Amino acid sequence: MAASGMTIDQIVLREIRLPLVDYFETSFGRTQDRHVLLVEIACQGQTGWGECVAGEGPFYSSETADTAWSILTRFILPTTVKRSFDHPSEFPSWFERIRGHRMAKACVEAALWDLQAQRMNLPVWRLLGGTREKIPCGVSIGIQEDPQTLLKKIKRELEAGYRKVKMKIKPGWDVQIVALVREQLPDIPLMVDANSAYTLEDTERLRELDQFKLLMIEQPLIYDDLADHARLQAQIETPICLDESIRHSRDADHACQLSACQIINVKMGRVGGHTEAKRVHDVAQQYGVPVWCGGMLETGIGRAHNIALSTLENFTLPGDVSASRRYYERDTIRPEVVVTSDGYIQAPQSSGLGYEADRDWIEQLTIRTERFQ
Ligand code: OSB
Ligand code: MG
Repeated sequence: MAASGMTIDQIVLREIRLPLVDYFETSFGRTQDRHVLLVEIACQGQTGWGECVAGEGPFYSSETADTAWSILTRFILPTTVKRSFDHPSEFPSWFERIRGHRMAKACVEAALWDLQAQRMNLPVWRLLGGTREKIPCGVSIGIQEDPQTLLKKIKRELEAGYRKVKMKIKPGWDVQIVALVREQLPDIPLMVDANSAYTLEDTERLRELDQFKLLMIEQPLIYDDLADHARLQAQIETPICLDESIRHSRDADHACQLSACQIINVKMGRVGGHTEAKRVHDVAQQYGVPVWCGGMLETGIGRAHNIALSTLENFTLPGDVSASRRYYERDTIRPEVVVTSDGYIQAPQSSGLGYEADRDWIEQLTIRTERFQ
């Protein structure tokens, strides 16, 4: 039953800071201390939560935690509070005239999905239309100090049950390192993520990766490109998966149309919310292109939303959504996210996100707060 006319009573935006268990390094840089925005929306006695996935610096995307704070506090939250809605999918139309800032928007929409799910006494994943009771999990492993450390980490994750290993690459940490991993682990489900570290001039080098039978190469070329990826895909066997280049479902349509990729990494924050993420999923499905759910080093709130999204039918490949303990000593939710010994996360059965925000911990981590009512 559609719950009707929910009115937003209060919104609390917080910035929390917390360290990762291990630094995470990609071709665009290293992260150790996270700056995370959490949005809490109160609506007729219930509370919904969302997490903004913008990074500390403008390197993965042009958004940062600070730009999101600015856009949210100046342009989004003051006119979100006191609004009424029948369904969270109405949210994108409220702020259509704000260009970009998709990560800022996404966290607010996420909180509305949490609220609506509680309202309807459903898990968020059911409300989204998910069908999977459990989701297959992989891990994303950053660039390491040396190859031995990487091998040790890969082996540890495989022993924990993970069903896919993604390793970050960049010029100077690519063919040689992948060869070493393949030598020792010839049959594991392995993929690489370049985070835009290459150009078409590197085609020969990227073609050398074909011999390793990788599941895919993620975002080899520049972040805003589709056409060059199509050129590259025509010259390499390894399937290309796009991450940064897919900003919305129209990009997904164009990418599939151009054969710029064979797989899509869906991140709810990158595309501006659950509604648009569902559209990307649907477009890809129409083209027979499988998708998987990426990660942005989320704390529990964002992780719980990723789990919900991952239950949609076309999320057929293991994603980057993994256990809380890989990232944070103490997560922002309870219970923490755990992965079974055969590499799955069980979709929660309780209503809403299925995990409780750990308010005491969040309070301790908070460095700034703004309220809207
Ligand atoms: O490119 O997928 C990426 C983390 C931050 C920014 C971009 C990316 C990533 C990851 C880590 O690969 C995924 C995760 O473990 O959350
Ligand atoms: Mg990526």
